[in-house]
Amino acid sequence: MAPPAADIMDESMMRAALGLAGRGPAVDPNPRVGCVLVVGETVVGQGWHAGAGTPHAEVAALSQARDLARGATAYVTLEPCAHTGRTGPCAQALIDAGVARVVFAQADPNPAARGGADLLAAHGVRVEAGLLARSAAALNRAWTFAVTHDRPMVTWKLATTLDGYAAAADGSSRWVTGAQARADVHRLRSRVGAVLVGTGTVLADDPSLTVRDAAGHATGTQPLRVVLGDRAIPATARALDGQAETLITPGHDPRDALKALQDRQIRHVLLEGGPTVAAAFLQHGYVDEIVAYVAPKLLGGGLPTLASLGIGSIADALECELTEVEQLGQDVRLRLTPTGR
Ligand code: AOF
Ligand code: ZN
Repeated sequence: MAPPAADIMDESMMRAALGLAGRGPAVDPNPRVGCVLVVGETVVGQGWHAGAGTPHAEVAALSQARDLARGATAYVTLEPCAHTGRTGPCAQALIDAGVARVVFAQADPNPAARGGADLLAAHGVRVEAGLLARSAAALNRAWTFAVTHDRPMVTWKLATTLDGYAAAADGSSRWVTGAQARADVHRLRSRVGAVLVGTGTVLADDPSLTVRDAAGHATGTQPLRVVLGDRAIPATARALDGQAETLITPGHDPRDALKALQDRQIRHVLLEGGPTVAAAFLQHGYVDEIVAYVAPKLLGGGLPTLASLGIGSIADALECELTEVEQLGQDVRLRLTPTGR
């Protein structure tokens, strides 16, 4: 049996709202949110959130619709907020504008902002939750993680030879993977708020940790560079070259680094080595996703990608679930989620 016309209408309007949400910045303290206001079959207003400090999606759509919002249905990808943060409560703005019905996708996981659905219902607005909620949450994967776990989401990126080495015995590691995989790492960096390495990596590899184009020029908004550890790094290190902001956190405790990043409202951090820092994060259960680039090269010895986790038996291995495999030139990119021991 075909779904009723009203359901088809709801779904297509929510898809439009998701499309609008996607226009927002991928890296921001705030989520990406879209809103479409509809009367009958006519769209009377649309809006999206363009980043922290700017109007929320609902307010942007309401200011477009003006008086036409009276009696409208609002399709919003996130539950309208009930709080006054950088801007006022959207649920109240929808009520004041005379919106009759609100359909939202993802329930707001942010304890400070939630409550909009109840507020709307208390004012006689018809509220429906959950339409395309998974798509909306996927759009804000790191933000959703960070507001529910009170720390940024952590992705560990590693590049390794087929036999599991990060570098040759002489320390040379620049060309483990090919050009396509390296370009992919820059794409990864462009989608996170911070890139984190240990002092050992800065001393051994002198990485610049910036997002660069094929010609090697720094492009777009750069992630914060975070250096963890207590070895002194020279003022001439590329990580301190001024191309992006750099935060140096003395000590090895991943908790301190994550706290500093959470305080800065950074939602997603890319862990780029080295083996000691990666082991510390894994041991604390702070790796939420692994992106591994595997090159078709054998070394038969060299520097490990990961320091000892103190595991002596295969039965105690840290298990991961494979979620994606992709070939990039001659290399393979694996995406995995650690599932524990
Ligand atoms: C957004 N954009 O369109 C909606 C949001 O600090 P504020 O005042 O900008 O509030 C941010 C919170 O508001 C955010 O964490 C989320 O819970 C809620 N709704 N946020 O950035 C929007 N509708
Ligand atoms: Zn709001």
